[in-house]
Amino acid sequence: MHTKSLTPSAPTRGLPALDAAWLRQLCLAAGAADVGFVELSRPALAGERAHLERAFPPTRSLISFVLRMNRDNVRSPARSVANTEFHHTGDEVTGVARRITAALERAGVRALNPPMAFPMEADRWGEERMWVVAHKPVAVAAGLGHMGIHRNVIHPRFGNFILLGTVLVAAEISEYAQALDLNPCLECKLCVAACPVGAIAADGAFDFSACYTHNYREFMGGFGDWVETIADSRNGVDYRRRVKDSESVSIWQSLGFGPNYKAAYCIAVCPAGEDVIGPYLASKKDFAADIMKPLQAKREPVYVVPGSDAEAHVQKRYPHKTLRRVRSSLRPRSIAALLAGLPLTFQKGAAEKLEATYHFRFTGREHVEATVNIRCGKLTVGSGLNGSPNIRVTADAETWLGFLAKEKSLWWALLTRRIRLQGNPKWLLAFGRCFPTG
Ligand code: B12
Ligand code: SF4
Repeated sequence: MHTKSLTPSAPTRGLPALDAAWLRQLCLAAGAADVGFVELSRPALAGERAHLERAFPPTRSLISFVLRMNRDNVRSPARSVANTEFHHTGDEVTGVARRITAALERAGVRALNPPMAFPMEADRWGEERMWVVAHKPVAVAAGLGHMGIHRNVIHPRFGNFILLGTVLVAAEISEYAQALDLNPCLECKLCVAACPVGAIAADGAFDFSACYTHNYREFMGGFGDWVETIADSRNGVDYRRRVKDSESVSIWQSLGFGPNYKAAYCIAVCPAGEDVIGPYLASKKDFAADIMKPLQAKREPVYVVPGSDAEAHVQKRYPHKTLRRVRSSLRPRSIAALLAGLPLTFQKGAAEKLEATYHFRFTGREHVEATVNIRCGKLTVGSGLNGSPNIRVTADAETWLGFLAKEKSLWWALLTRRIRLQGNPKWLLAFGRCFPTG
């Protein structure tokens, strides 16, 4: 890593704000490929503000920076190659953020650098988001790029072959950047075609649970699924019937050397960005053949929840890939997390032509009333009880969450009146099909 010596004292003593040119130079010297500054009060960051103040109350400004990844490594169908690139660049992001923070501290300015992505605040799992800062909206506000159809930030020059970092600073900065006018995304939809689980829709909708189940298999909840498979196995031979030897090796390597992303093909195929676009403009056909086809043709396991849209997608588009059906590990542990998570796990395809309104009244640990509408393959969640429902569900919060986690029987809950239904139960069954858990 190239590091020039960092200026030891901030040229701001007695001045109201850190000098932007000085700070920019400091960040580039620390190893950032590009950098931008945003004030915490920016309306575009309203959703981040409480999270950032919780992490570091004196925050006034944010330094957003990017590091480049080597493109052909990310594009390689060999997962070991692509993952080494992701992990090493990720570690460098942490290194750069630490150097910036250290330089600021030595210059008398308080600052804090949250992780690039991992480790996360695991005690919040199932209840609220686990990451301290969402780097993407900060990078967009700092003028470093825009999110493309695939929801990754595309830098106007480096394309989406970047990882992002943020440093929280307890000082104003003399000049802040603005979001770029133009989004570098070409809307070519190569990312839509390349994703093995169909997580990216042409209109930019993102099937979070599809990506999370496959791509993040070794990062979060997939580990719990593997442990439960061991617990459910009668003996070693039964375990081997459920888990292939190659999968045991993969999990062991992920524990030993860091988890491996299963895809990231959306990033691999994206031609946007000044430095990246040349070969795509020269021949779209050759670009697709060189970069996308090998990823599509790769024979590999693809992890899906039974009954999910991803399962149908793999069967239709990628019959040569090996379908591996696994339990969903997204188990909400609070009603707030359940309601916030519904749009993330809703399966539009599985919903088919369902048109229904559901009223939920939760009692006990959490008192919440909510209306869920499913219309034309779209789901909305509103607070309070609105409209006329097809079915009303009144449930003790703890019991309902236990039922969803398959820890409590619905029949027991109905008999003990911890869950009460008003309306035809067929509506509840139809609702369940929209949120398959395996
Ligand atoms: C959660 C997360 C994920 C989730 C959700 C992705 C997403 N679209 O946000 C999953 C597991 C699917 C994921 C996958 C990947 N990620 Co990721 N991820 C993050 C993380 C930790 C937070 C993302 C975030 O803030 N989103 C907020 C808003 C702006 O994004 P959004 O798309 O509008 O909203 C989604 C999320 O909020 C999510 N969500 C909302 N509520 C909740 C609650 C829970 C509990 C969870 C788990 C998720 C969740 O669902 C929304 C819809 O998809 C960041 C690191 C960080 N600390 O910022 C990296 C980050 C976004 N990931 C990154 C990368 C590289 C990837 C992958 C390519 C991984 C890989 N190597 O294979 C894929 C790409 C998938 C895709 N096309 O988006 C990079 C993106 C770099 C870039 N150029 O933009 C980041 C910024 C890490 C970094 N420091 O560089 N990731
Ligand atoms: S692959 Fe094409 S559509 Fe997808 S984000 Fe990149 S430029 Fe946009």
